Amino acid sequence: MILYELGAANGARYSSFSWRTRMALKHKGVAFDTVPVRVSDKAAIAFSGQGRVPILRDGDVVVSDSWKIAEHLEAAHRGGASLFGAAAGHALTRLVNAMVDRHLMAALAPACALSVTGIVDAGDAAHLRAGFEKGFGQTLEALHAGRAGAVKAFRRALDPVRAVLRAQPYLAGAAPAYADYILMSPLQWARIVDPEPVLEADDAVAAWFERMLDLFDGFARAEPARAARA
Ligand SMILES: N[C@@H](CCC(=O)N[C@@H](CS)C(=O)NCC(=O)O)C(=O)O
Repeated sequence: MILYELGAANGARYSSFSWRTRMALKHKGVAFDTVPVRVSDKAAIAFSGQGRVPILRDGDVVVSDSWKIAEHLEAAHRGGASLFGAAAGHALTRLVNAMVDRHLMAALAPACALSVTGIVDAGDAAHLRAGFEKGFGQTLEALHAGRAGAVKAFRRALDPVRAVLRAQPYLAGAAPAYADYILMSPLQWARIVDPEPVLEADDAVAAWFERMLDLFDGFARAEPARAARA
């Protein structure tokens, strides 16, 4: 089992989507190796027939897209704990995936975009800059100038999550599952790429995130925070 994911010049494994897959592999109890890829190096992942990571090579099978990888793991590795729960859980987790991608990641990206370019080499920084500036229609410096407002909007967008975490310890209920790994991924991305925190310390979401970092013997916490590397 080989996971292809983004690797930064400072050694960080910073792909937000890849963290979903990393946690899913741990959840399933499947051993895996990782291969770091530069974000601008499309030749390195041409074997997958597309240009994004994560990519999972499971024997002869190559799967790209974190959601499809999760579905593959659930179907092909039935022995491990379920990532979704029953059929309704699978269907509802798809909604969590879409909401995190379209609302939360979109809200957070402007806050951390400039910081990401500080951990990669010049070629990757130019690639990322071009992508963010096209996507948001602003320079990275202009986005960074609006960081405080973006962080506020991101925290506000987490309100439904706070309501859920008041009633149960994890999005998936009493124990974490793929929905939690989806939500964790943008926060882990921010932790790895940005020296400034995006959550307030007394936020219930921050407490949940700390629990997520503790899972699997502190697997995600072992990836250093940007603040610790700086
Ligand atoms: N829907 C995809 C999105 C994957 C994605 O956008 N990955 C980013 C890295 S986090 C990427 O590979 N970007 C390539 C690029 O910017 O050229 C998934 O869930 O895996």
